[in-house]
Amino acid sequence: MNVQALKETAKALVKDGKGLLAMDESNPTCERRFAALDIPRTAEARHAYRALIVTTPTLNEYINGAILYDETLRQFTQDGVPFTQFLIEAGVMPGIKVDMGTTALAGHPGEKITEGLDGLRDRLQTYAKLGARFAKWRAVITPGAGIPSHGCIQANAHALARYAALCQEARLVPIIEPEVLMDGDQTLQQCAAVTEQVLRTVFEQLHIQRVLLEGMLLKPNMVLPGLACTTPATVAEVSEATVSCLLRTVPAAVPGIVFLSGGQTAKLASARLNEMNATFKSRLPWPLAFSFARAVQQPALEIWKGESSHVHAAQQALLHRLRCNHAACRGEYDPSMEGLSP
Ligand code: 5MM
Repeated sequence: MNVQALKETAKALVKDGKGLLAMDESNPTCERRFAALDIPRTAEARHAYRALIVTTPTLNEYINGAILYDETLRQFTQDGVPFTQFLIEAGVMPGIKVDMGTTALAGHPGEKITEGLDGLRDRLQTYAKLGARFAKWRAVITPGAGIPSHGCIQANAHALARYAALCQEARLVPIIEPEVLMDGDQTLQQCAAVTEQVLRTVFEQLHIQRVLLEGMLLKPNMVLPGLACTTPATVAEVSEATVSCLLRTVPAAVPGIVFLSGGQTAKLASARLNEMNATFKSRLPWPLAFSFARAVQQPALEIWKGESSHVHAAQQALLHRLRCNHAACRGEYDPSMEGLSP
């Protein structure tokens, strides 16, 4: 493990109030998003869409890194430049999703475990040679009646810690993503309790597996009521609940926290991130930034719809969301910015 290099990379990923762009959808997830918009579910369409994102000018004004998927990490622009090289030259660090997705956790009905530890040491070496500087692994925690169970939380936290230790051995900064899903009817308070329990367990396992906290980033969910909850929460309540939960559980040594969006609308994700920074930034030990996928990409995808003549407009929509979220990292987002949207 090169401690200094890991620390520097982790810090560089959250420097200057910028975030990360998650564009690491696996093929099935990408195809689901395409199908919803009648975009052909083909390898060509996936490549065209990822090329659109990677070649968007001035990405580096808003993000420090982009998380790619195995297929994407190996692809080239229309001019024959590897996506990784294109991003690096544009000032954006390439990263790679290394988990192999989720499967049912045996003996735990309704719960999932993330797979991908087998052979990970070798895959990480390959990804590092291909230009990746950091990695990401997502664990999924489902709130519901009688769940999440202790067994599910422990198993997922253990896998996250094993993954993180392997990443650091390979000089890749691990992004640790324990996602408490928004689906369900849980209240804000119930989501807070589950998220707190999950994060406590994750950091306990990271300690046991000797993961260098200064050489990692956390990618958590915001604390939110479930989509089917009938008691809504204000932006201020979400902000307060999320920050309280993180302050109780995340050591100050962690260089940064980059939220997932989890199915929130693009505007709400920006508003909630902004509120946290506007209200609490001066009292927090870590920067709060973003690593959104849907909340950044969805408006652009809806404009592109697979049409090459829409590429420029889609890139402008992508930049608009990144600009809003970059402002939210500084507590300077204002809903009036949305009026400037293409
Ligand atoms: C939770 O998903 C991650 C963040 O995306 P959102 O901001 O849309 O919630 C995302 O990086 C996710 O891990 C990737 O899209 C890969 O997902 P799949 O399901 O394809 O493994």
